Amino acid sequence: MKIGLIGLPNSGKTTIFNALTRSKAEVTAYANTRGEPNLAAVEVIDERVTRLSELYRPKKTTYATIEFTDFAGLSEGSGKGDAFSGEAMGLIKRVDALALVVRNYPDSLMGALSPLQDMEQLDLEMLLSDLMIVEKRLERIAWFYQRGQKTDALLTEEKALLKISDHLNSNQPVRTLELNCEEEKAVRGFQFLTKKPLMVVLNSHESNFGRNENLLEEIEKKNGVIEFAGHFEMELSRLDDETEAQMFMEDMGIESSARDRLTRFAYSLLGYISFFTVGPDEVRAWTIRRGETAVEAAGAIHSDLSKGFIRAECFSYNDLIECGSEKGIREKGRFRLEGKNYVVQDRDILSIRFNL
Ligand SMILES: Nc1nc2c(ncn2[C@@H]2O[C@H](COP(=O)(O)OP(=O)(O)OP(=O)(O)O)[C@@H](O)[C@H]2O)c(=O)[nH]1
Ligand SMILES: [Mg+2]
Repeated sequence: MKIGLIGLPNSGKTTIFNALTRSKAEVTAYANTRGEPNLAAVEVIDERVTRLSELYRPKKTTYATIEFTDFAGLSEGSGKGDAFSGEAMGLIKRVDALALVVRNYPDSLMGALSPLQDMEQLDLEMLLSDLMIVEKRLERIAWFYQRGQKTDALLTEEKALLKISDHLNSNQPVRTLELNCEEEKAVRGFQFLTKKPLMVVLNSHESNFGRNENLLEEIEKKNGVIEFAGHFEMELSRLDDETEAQMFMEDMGIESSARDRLTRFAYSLLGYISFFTVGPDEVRAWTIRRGETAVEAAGAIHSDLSKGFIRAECFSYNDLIECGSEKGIREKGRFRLEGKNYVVQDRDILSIRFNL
């Protein structure tokens, strides 16, 4: 899973990136709008994988990973939808979800705090950026029409784009617009920013962390939100002494690490679930969307497995823990053979039978 951190200058993106990834990217008091984005992948420490690994003792244990990108190239935006232009844009398009960092501490450069306005501003920039893409394409389609190239494909695309344009113009993100299958296909290539799932990270000062209920409620009306004490949590992530870190966290009223909180939040926001593969070579966690089928899960492992899919051998993690072994699972009749269209459940353990 790839998550991109975006936000106004000096909102604490790099600070939070460091807290999440234990990186040591430079945190600057000035607005750094030009540098290269910071990139880091972290493992999703999942106790179920740890448990499976103890049971199977494989040569290799692979946790799911989340890749974080901290975008530096974002200019403040001039209200013309140009904040997301240029190089950063190409990268932003490749992430699965956006984490919008909103400053909730006073800053000498950016001044007093105005989290709601900041969020609105960023939302607007993203809407405008998408709107520009739509308008450019509509102009292009009109140009094709003038040359007599009025194909069915273009007509469908135009219809979809006009819907999107209306939606954006009424201040709504593309992610809340329902398009039919055909329309969806016609505009898939555009990768609209406001189509990406978005979570807000309220980056609070340590002195008021945990006391922003009203603000969080306000933000929640539009977007899912999670609160961090960015600076504090960056320092926490750097402590080697676990008990000390735990103590500081309790003092602050933080239940689990920034990474754990964000990971859980991202999985639920994106509707992601995990399934596992097990064996003497490798125990591994895989991430798919809730509702995906056995053949789609097979494809997440390797495209050959989906092409040659025959059946999925399947049992659930909970049953394995309960029965103690695969033998126990068979004896209790909990072992299943599932077909292509079986909807994979969170915690399923799969083995794909295939034939090419
Ligand atoms: N008090 C407080 N200060 C913070 C917090 N997070 C960041 N800062 C300060 O805000 C300034 C900017 O932090 P960065 O993490 O570099 O912010 P950024 O969003 O990456 O900034 P640009 O990349 O320049 O847009 C630094 O001086 C940080 O020390 C926080 O949670 N609390
Ligand atoms: Mg930065």
